[in-house]
Amino acid sequence: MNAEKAYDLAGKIYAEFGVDVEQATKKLAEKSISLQCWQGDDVAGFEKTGIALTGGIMATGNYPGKPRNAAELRGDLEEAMSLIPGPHRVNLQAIYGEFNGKVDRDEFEPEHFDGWVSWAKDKNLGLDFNSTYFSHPQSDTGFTLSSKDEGTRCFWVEHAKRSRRISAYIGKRLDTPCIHDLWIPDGMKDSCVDRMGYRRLLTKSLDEIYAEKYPQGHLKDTLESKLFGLGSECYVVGSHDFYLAYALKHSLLVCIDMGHYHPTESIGDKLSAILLQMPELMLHVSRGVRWDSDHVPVVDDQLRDTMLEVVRCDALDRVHLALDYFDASINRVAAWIVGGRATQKALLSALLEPHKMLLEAEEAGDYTGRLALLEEAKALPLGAVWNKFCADQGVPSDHEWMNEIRKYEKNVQSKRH
Ligand code: RNT
Ligand code: ZN
Repeated sequence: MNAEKAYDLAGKIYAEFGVDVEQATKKLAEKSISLQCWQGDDVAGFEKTGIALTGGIMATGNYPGKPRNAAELRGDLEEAMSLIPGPHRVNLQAIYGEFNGKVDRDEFEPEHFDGWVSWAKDKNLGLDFNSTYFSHPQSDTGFTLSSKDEGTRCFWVEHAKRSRRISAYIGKRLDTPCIHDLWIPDGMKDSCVDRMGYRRLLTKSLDEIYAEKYPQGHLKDTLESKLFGLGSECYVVGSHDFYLAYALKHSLLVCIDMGHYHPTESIGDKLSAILLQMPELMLHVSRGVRWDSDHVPVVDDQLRDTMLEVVRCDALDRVHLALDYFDASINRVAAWIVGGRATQKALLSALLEPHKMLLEAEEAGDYTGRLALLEEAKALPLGAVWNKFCADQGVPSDHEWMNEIRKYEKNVQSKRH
């Protein structure tokens, strides 16, 4: 078989560069990626309030076949996971609880997530969780946890506390820590004159929220910053500096969203800087095009550089990978697959880097040789190893998986009206 031959040859070529392909694929097979439930339905959720997506984020497109309820969304996730190799996790958003009737955000309970928990148990999946501070009348002023209106601020503190309680419940029931991520849209469109005031209020809210302690085995907490959003162009309360400082002081973790920085800023470079002071962090794998557009990740320089740093820092077990994007202009299930597989392929390419040789060149001061080798490494036979990995994992190759999606679209998605 050609694929086997190609793999054998690839193994020999990589060996000449001091790289063990079996070790690399073994590590890749153990690394899970958390799939964002919200890619499935354009961040709509199950509250059924009819409120449009707010918070300065945006899903554009109107591709047919959107799931209409939890069962259909889970079906779509199962289809996606069957075409992405490896173990999986699913990342929930609080608004995806199964509520019978009207339940407000300050009333959410663990039982609203029992449907997800039973499903995850059955499919052997871990779950992660995000509290949701957008698409709600109480966030219409543009402020939630940093609101100067005490009623609004307390409403969202209650939501956050409940979300952490739900996360800890999920982590306990599934016997794998649930990562609770907190991202708020708070900020201002134009020049703010009380930057300190809002950040002081956010500090107060966080102090109240994280005062409740849970076992690390059930819950891990990440704080997600942002540079700007639609309507918060001039000021974002929860900036990178704010959360990094807060998290370090309070033994919490940060979430680095790849779309939340200046477009020329290197996300990869942040990892060694943060991981020397913080035990773990979460990455939101996303692709910003001109702004935080949440495009589907592809194997581009930013993703490759980031995964290279995860591997070079020897931090595969300290960097949690979660996808974060929402594209409604293409088949939504395929969007998960393209982004998930791109993340894994970039990771595999990093695991296959001739690191020892590069390091030797660097330490010998041979920067010319280092640059030449970095370029040479780009054309090594990654595809042959990736295809073998997919086959070993019982998942179709890049060339084949779209056939499955075409069938799924015809038999399942196109029947939803
Ligand atoms: C928004 C953040 C956040 C959201 C999700 C839906 O800019 O990236 O992570 O994408 O909570
Ligand atoms: Zn994010």
